[in-house]
Amino acid sequence: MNIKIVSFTSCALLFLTQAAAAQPADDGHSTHSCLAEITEVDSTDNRAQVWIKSAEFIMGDNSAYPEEGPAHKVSVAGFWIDTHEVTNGQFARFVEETGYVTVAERNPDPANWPDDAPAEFLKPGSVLFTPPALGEPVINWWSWIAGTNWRHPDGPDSSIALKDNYPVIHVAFEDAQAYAKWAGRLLPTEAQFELAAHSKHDGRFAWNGNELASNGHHHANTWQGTFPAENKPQDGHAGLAPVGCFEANDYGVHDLIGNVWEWTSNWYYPEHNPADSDNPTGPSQQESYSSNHGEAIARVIKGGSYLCAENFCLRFRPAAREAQDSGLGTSHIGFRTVLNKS
Ligand SMILES: [Ca+2]
Ligand SMILES: [Ca+2]
Repeated sequence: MNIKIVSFTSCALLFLTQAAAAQPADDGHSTHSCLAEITEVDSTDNRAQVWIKSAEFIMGDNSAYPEEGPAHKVSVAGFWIDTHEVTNGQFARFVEETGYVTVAERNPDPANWPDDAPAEFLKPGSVLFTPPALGEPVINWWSWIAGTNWRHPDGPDSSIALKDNYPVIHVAFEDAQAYAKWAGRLLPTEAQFELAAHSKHDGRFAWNGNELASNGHHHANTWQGTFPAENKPQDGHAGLAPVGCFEANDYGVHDLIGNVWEWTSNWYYPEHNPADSDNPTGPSQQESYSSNHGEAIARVIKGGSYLCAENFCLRFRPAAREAQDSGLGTSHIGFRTVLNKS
């Protein structure tokens, strides 16, 4: 059984309907590694990272979603950033060494749920993308499925066998933070992510031009077709892709745009504070707010995912941002790390 989610309100997921378990999309690349080699993380050096030199840039975008404004100049000190999203293989090594148990693998606290919450919500689990079939009414496309976690990314009967080089998913903010600490690193601030994602372009997109895929060339794993029911994998991947399948940007970094959304260290507020311009870190926990999540719960995620479609969500841009319940990983959120020393 799975349960359609209406809202990701922390600790009080609202539910709408029960539906048959959906099948995960098959991208046809389950055994393919798009980066020839994944360098193991070592906390004593910055292997598999590239240096982003200190810069001033215009953070935000006044021409898109209101939460991206106001556009304002910021300065960011140089930093190292992972060249790819953290993979299942890397996360497995972290878990093996530390015995870490992710949020999705822990028993939920009944006190955090309404009395009439379905029993499924009191079992460990996570949220899966479950698209409606063509012709079915489009109400929602997220389902809570017990037994779903990073080891079972497409539901309890799935596994990460042959998926070492896929981005780890179903990781909550604290899971990502724990990994980063183990690796001797940090999660990027929103400004660091946005600077790296802009690459050496200052336009709306992370590449030349003002289109998602000029001349049919896809720079990132996004969604083609009418979301959420029509999935035309013109970019070669109907679902998640292994890391590094799409060309690196000018800094040598893959998939900052697309594939999985990525956690940042910023608390969310639905606009920028232009005064927060010198190595900005965003609002405090007390200052943060999201209309969908309330206060002191949501963090900023960046970059968009394989579910971002032109007809629905133009968030495959460096300035795009969304609020995400910090306690909830999903099947389209992962992360990468940074190192703040030269
Ligand atoms: Ca795709
Ligand atoms: Ca990404």
